[in-house]
Amino acid sequence: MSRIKHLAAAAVIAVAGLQAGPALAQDYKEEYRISTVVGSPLPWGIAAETWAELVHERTDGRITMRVYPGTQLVQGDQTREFPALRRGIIDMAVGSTINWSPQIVEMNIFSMPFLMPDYDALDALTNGPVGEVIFDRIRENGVVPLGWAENGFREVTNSKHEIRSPADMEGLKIRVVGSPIFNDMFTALGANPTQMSWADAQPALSTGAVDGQENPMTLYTALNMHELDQTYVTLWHYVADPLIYAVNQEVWESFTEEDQEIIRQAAIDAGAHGIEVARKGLVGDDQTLLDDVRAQGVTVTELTEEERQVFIDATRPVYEEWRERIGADLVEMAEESVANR
Ligand code: X2X
Repeated sequence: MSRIKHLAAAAVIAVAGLQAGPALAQDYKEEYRISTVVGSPLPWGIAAETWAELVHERTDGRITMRVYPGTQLVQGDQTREFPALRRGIIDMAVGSTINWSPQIVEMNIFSMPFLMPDYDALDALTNGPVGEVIFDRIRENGVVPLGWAENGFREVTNSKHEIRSPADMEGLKIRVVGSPIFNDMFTALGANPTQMSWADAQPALSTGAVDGQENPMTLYTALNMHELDQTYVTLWHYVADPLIYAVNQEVWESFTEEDQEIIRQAAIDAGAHGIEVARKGLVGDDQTLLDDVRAQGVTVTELTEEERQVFIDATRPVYEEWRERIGADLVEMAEESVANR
C-alpha cells in the first residue's frame, strides 16, 4: 500500500472512530420530551417534573426536559407509549406498568389481583428481584429503565351503590385500563368491563356512559370524581401500578457518561419524592385524603378481612390463568418477595 493510501485509510478509521466515539455534550437536543398520562398536581406529574427540574439544576441548564402529559405524544393512546419510546418518537417517559404491559407481559405482575396486600409488598417487588427482571425486560426491548415512582393502589368507584361484595358489582359498567387482565378480573366479578384510554374515560364518566372506574385515590380527588357522581368508593387495594422512569436507548447513548449518571440519579431522587407524594394522606396516621373525600358526602367503604376474601376467591381463577401467561417463575418470585417483606 502506498503511503498516501495508508494515510487515507488511517483518516477513514479516525473519522469512523469519532462517529462511534464518546457522546459530545454539544450534540444535545434543545429539549427532551417526557411522556406521561397525567400531569401535576397529580403525583405522577410531580414525579416527572421533579426529574426534569433536578436534571436541569444538576447540569447547570445544559439538559432541558419537558413533560408532555395526556399521552399527547401518542394521541392519547397510552398503550402505544412504550412502542413510541422504543422507536424514539418519544425521548423519555414516566410510564405505568399497566400501560406498558401490552408489550411486556411480565409487567402484569403488578396487576395480579390481591397479590400485594400493602405498600411494603409493593416496595418488596419494585426494590427486589422482581423489579430487576422487569428492568431486564425493558432493556431487552431497547429502552433504558432508571427508577421507580408510583401511581398507587387502585380503588373501585361507582355512581350506583355501595360495593361490599362481588354481588354488588353485578352488571355495573366499569371503565378499565388497557391490559386484558382487567377485563378478565371484572368479568369474573360479574361486572361489565369496558376498556378505554384515560382520555376517553373522563367524558365517559361525566356523561354517565359508564357507571364506574378504578384508579388511585389521588386521581379521584384531583378530578373531583364525586362531582361526576362517583359517590361510592370501595378501598379494596386489589392492585397497584408503579411508574417507571425510562429513556430511549439511542437518546441515552447520546449523553456523556457523566450526564447519564446525573439523569439516572435524578430519576431515583425524583422517584422517592413522587412515591412520598403518592402516599400522602393515604397511609398510617395520616388519612387526610380519605377524610376529605368522606367530607364531600362520598361513601368510602373499607372491607373486613372476610369481605375482602370473597373478592380474592372470586378472582382466583384469573390469577391462576395469568400465572401461566406472566410466567410461573416470576409469579413465584413475587409471592416469595411478598411473603418475606
Ligand atoms: O388510565 C388510567 O386509569 C391511569 C391514568 O391510571 C393509567 O394511565 C394507568
